[in-house]
Amino acid sequence: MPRALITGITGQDGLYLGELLTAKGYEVFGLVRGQSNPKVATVERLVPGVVLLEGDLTDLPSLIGAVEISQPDEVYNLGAISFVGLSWKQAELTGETTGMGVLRVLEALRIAGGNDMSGVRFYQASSSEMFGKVRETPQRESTPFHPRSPYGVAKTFGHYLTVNYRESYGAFACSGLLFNHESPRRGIEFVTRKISRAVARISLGLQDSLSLGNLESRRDWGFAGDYVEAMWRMLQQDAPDDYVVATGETHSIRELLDVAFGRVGISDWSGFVRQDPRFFRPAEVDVLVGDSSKAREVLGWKPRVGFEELVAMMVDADVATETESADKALTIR
Ligand code: NAP
Ligand code: G4F
Repeated sequence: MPRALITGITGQDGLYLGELLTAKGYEVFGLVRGQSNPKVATVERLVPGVVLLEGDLTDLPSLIGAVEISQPDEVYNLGAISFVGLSWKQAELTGETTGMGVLRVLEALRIAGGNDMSGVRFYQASSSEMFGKVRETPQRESTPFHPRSPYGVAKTFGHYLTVNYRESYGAFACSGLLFNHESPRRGIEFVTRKISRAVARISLGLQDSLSLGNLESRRDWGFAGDYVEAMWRMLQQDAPDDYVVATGETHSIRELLDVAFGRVGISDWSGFVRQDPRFFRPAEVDVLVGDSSKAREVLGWKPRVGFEELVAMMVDADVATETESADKALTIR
């Protein structure tokens, strides 16, 4: 039975990856931070049999302990402060977690292995945010980086460290340059889920407006369930490498609003959406669109869920959740 250790198992991708690896027969270990993390129950429900280990990406001894207990064949480093907007407000924490956290996980593997990293395969959750102010379109593995946020800078540090441990210690270390991927499990701070949730609530009469920032930026949005499959495939190859994972399509926030409101039968959303300076960023990534030819050819990976299907899935899930909460509130009254 192969053994996998996942950092960030309480997050969107951690849950999908935990489900995938369990279905493939892995023994799954998950790093969980905090004294009493409220997401533990969800992880245990969705990933039956998971072994949860206490630890934090800012604390090297806890990472060494997690590696010693789990003795992993594969490590997926998904843990991070992942919200770009927060990274300006808490830049030091972002650097420590999203950047230095990668160094600590790699060091934990090196130290626990007595300087021998040959027994473990490592996946680093890198990001299209590293392309930032893009130098070419579409972005591919060879596109130069120009990160635009403390988050993007921290991810770039983590990416190069992953490459460096491969070159320095012969580690089987892969970096996945993943473009935006979403799902009904997405955190409510990200724009897709913020919109799907608000659209659901507006359609049910529970909310009357939605405040957003820049409506012109464009993203290459895919489905998170598809993207964790690419992570796993990277670690099953004969040699470690880095891969762009993307759909190859880009859409603006305005198009996202069209599809999301359209799903509940609202064709003109202008009366519901306000722009609020609080949600604009000090430096924006205007347009992202990825060329995932390498992942498609080498890994045999391709996205299965398209943009409209993804948005419909998220809106429908939020309509169901909000209806259930409203029904419960009525019963309690
Ligand atoms: P997410 O839902 O925000 O999950 C982040 C995870 O990191 C959570 O489990 C969180 O745990 C954990 N974490 C935060 N600080 C930690 C710390 N100090 N120690 C240990 N764990 C910590 O993110 P996601 O969307 O699943 O993304 C997974 C990874 O892929 C992240 O590294 C993200 O930056 C990267 N990425 C995501 C996308 C995307 O579009 N989703 C694209 C490219 C790259 P708590 O539950 O305790 O907060
Ligand atoms: O949904 P977002 O916050 O995602 P962003 O910044 O693209 O980052 C996500 O994808 C990255 C991969 O490219 C990951 F690495 C990262 O961890 C994260 O998962 O914002 C998307 C766009 C931005 O241009 C933002 O300015 O939506 C714009 N936007 C407009 N109004 C807003 C809002 N974003 C948020 N979160 N909230 C708004 O009100």
